[in-house]
Amino acid sequence: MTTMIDSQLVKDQNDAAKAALDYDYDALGTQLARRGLDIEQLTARAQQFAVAIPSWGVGTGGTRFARFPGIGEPRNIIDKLEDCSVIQQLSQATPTVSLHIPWDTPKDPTELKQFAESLGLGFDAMNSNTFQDQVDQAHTYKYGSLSAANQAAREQAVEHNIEVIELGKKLGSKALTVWVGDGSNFPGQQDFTRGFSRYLESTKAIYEALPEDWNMLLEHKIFEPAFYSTVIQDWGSSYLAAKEIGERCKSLVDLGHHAPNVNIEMIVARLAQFGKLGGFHFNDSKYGDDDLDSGSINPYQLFLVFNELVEEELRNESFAPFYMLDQSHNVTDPIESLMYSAAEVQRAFIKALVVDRCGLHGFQENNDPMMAQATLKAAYNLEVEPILQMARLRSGGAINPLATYRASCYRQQCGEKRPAVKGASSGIV
Ligand code: PSV
Ligand code: MN
Repeated sequence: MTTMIDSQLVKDQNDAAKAALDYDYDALGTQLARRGLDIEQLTARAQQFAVAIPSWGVGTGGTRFARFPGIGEPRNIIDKLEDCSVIQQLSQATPTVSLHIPWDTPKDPTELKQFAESLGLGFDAMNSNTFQDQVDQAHTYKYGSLSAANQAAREQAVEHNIEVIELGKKLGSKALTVWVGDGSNFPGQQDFTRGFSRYLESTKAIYEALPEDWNMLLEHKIFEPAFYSTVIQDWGSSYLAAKEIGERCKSLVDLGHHAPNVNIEMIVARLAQFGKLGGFHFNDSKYGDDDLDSGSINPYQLFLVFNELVEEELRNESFAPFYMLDQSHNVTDPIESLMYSAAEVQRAFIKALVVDRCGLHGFQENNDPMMAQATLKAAYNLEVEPILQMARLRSGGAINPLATYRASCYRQQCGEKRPAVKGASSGIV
């Protein structure tokens, strides 16, 4: 396997940090044992944890006002995969990449798969894109895609999704994520009911092309780019559509796609209870779909989401939603943000495993709100960093991914290898 960062450097950095880690790990192990928990089991769960990297996340992102490119940005899917492999090499929590088509369309899918494998990477859910027009596209998506009034635009959008499935099959993916920007800017512009019916008809046609072992994930979003109404605006519409379409069609929750103050963990519980929670796009937000780094604004919410996921996992052994990051890195080095964010999601998961479930259930049944919330906080407030560090070390990653990454000078090397392209459009603008 090719590693982008010299493994001797990773080893040297780890050797220097190992004594402190051993000390902290032992202390945490003792603390957890007092709670009746085995640190080794938690470390094993941390090692198994995985969240996919969005290919579009390794380029510097931007807003609708501007984008300020970083040094040595990836210029194509090959560069993007190399950056993703750095994230995986050091964090050991991101073994797969989620591609966006046509942004990442490879010349030769078989070659791309082999290249990814040589870097130790696989492919997660495929994303279709019918929210932009492509050069040479016959019918515009200006007024919608899967729900468009124009039948030819709808058929073109269905066709595109089927092509994405075909490509994903060659790459070893097992899911298609469908997010559309369809909606309206004016009251009266579109008929809500007819639009939703057309969306259902189109997604059913895509579902017919879905392989038996694939899932189709419907991603909802309250607004943007449409600012008055959106066809799949909330988890209710997403659930209704997923239920109509078929068993392997499920809802995908992007944490940034809700109204402010919405109780997202409760949405997660509801979808899971009825077998329709298919996956996540993790990120964080303060005002809207800010696409900020996971856990950077509201880490408690992230923990509460994982608290629901752990509850569901205990109820249903086959529960296995797709986990993906979906962030826009406008002011940081995307590699650093993605490594750090993956660890934040992993941290929320481990803390959720630490919750005294029996105690919590007892306090809930006996109407003891103070002790119920204190039980959650007892897990959330625990510093589980040594578990994450040990998991990375044992899996061959870096105890301190950020420090090791900076010591490697990878970004500076990219700056030399990848001269800035004028008007480069990697990232989300
Ligand atoms: C839309 O805001 C979204 O969350 C969807 O997942 C898109 O595929 C992604 O961002 C990139 O635009
Ligand atoms: Mn998303």
